[in-house]
Amino acid sequence: MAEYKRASSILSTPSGFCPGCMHSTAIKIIAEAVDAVGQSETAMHILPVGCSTLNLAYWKGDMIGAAHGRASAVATGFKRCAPDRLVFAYQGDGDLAAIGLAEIMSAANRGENFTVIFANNQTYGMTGGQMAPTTLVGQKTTTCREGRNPESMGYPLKMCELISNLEAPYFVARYALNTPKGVIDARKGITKAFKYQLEGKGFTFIELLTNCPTNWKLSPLATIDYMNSNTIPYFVPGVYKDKGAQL
Ligand SMILES: Cc1ncc(C[n+]2csc(CCOP(=O)(O)OP(=O)(O)O)c2C)c(N)n1
Ligand code: SF4
Ligand SMILES: [Mg+2]
Repeated sequence: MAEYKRASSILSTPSGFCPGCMHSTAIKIIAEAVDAVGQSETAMHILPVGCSTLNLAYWKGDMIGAAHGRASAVATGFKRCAPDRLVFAYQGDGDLAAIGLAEIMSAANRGENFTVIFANNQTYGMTGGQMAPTTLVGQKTTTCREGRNPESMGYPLKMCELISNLEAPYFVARYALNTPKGVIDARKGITKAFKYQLEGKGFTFIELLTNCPTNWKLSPLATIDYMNSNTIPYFVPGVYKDKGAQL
């Protein structure tokens, strides 16, 4: 019989996430993937700015805090100095796809040998639910009260599609965390990305579709249905690039 154990990278301290927030699930499976590749003592976790940083309280291993949007630049510097360490950044959509868009595209285009895990909850969660580059058409936020209008606000950025079209990235995939299967697949995808990194294959990118019950103003259960009806049809889960599978 399988015995459930807390991943060794996570302390028993309570998280600061709102109830039902999928950042919590994401951090759990990242920690399990770190364990799966045997790097819990040595992994370097690059923290961005946003709610994803709340895992600061219960992540056991090494971390570096980056300025808003700069996690990929900090990861580049650290990984180049310590090429044997497993390095990953865990960034939200405001951090990665708005203020940090230049950094993520440049790091991906250079094929830097680290992993970026991207939590796409379609809003700026930490600062009160403003529109993010990934906010869906028609989705209401505090800065687009009538809903996102693409005529004046553009369309939601599809980061997996953009990054997988660059030459250098080695593995690019998107998973939705609103079902048990999605969570299991995401853990496998993160583990695969970490393995590729440890083999020196280059840039790996995992997008996780997550929620923000507080700013979406929905119960945690209602966010699951919302994601099925709205998020997943636009941000289609799947493996967008896997150079290892093409060999
Ligand atoms: C230079 C700078 N600009 C703005 C902020 C304010 N700020 C903090 S978190 C955040 C948005 C984070 O949104 P996202 O990356 O989507 O993370 P989430 O909270 O949704 O997980 C902003 C704009 C900041 N801390 N630093
Ligand atoms: S504000 Fe949103 S993203 Fe941040 S912890 Fe709460 S539910 Fe999660
Ligand atoms: Mg966000």
